[in-house]
Amino acid sequence: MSSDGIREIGVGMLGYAFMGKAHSNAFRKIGYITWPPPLMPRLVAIAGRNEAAVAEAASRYGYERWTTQWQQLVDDPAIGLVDNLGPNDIHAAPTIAAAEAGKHVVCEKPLGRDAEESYEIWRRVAATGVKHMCAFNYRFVPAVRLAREMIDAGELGELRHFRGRYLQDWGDTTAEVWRFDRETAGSGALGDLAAHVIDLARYLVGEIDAVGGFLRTFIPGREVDDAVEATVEFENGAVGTIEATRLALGRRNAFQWEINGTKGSLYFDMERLNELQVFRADGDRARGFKTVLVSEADHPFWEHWWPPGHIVGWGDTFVHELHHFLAAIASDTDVAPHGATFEDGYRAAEICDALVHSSASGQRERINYRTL
Ligand code: SOE
Repeated sequence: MSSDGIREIGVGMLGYAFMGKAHSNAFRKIGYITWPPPLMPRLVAIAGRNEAAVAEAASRYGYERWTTQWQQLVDDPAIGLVDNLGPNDIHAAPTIAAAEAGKHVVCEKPLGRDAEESYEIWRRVAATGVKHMCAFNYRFVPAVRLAREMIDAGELGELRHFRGRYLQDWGDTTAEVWRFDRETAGSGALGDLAAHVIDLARYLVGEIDAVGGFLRTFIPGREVDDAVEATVEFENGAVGTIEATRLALGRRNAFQWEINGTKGSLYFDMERLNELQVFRADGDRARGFKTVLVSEADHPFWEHWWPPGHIVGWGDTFVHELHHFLAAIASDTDVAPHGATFEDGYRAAEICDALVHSSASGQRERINYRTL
């Protein structure tokens, strides 16, 4: 119990770099921004390969201890939740081991390096009965949840189009980082960025039935794809396009999507994440899209924050996401549909694999999803 009589949960973190910072920051904020928190996160231990770096991260973020052996997170009785933010090649073993030790698990996207590995993680973890979430954090942008609520309420009518693109430019480098290494990452922009677009398309529009497209590598000698260009067909009849690249010079983190329905349209840009562009066909069509500043007290997640107009930031999506997971644990409620489960992580990977196959065959690929 925390000093306020709130049930605690011990957190074990695997990884301390960019996502380690985002998730550690979120767990700390949950303890006082979301009040009372569903469970009080207690930062018990952080694991990482570099001793100096992980020791510094433990001190910086306030973990009680640190280790260079992830197995110690699995064996630690004070830890009830393991959050795996390591490189993609160590998503499987620690996550499965933690679940089989009875610990709830979060794993950063992509779940695995391909559909086979993602399916195996889902299958082994689902068999244990613990709560599991694949950290597709963009489902937890207030504007995205508002879009989902509007779509569910029928405000867009029947959906016809989805067009999503995730544009970054940090890939224009000769630096050697793990995201460029095929054995470590599995793929490039496909699993790193297109996976986000695919997950959000599934969350907002519906299940994906078929894809066609190709991967492209521009940087000489690079083992993984730099860019993905694809068409997508949904089971509900909607169609669209998906693009992802880490070579769109000038685009730093431009995750943009638009949805067109029979009664209106929505447009969103991550670089303006507090805004949702809304077009209603039943309004005065001459007035075009309206900009909604998603910061009203009754807007999604705004019960935690500030007066209207005092906007939130990219890092706060992790506060919403991990709060959702803690609430699912505390109340024994489902992580789905708003949180991505490991089944969602697997399905995104199956769609990514279909794009790899389509790029090789030049053919449109139907998606065959495996079940448990
Ligand atoms: C790098 O492309 C990266 O950190 C992705 O791995 C994250 O998923 C994305 O949210 C930000 O960019």
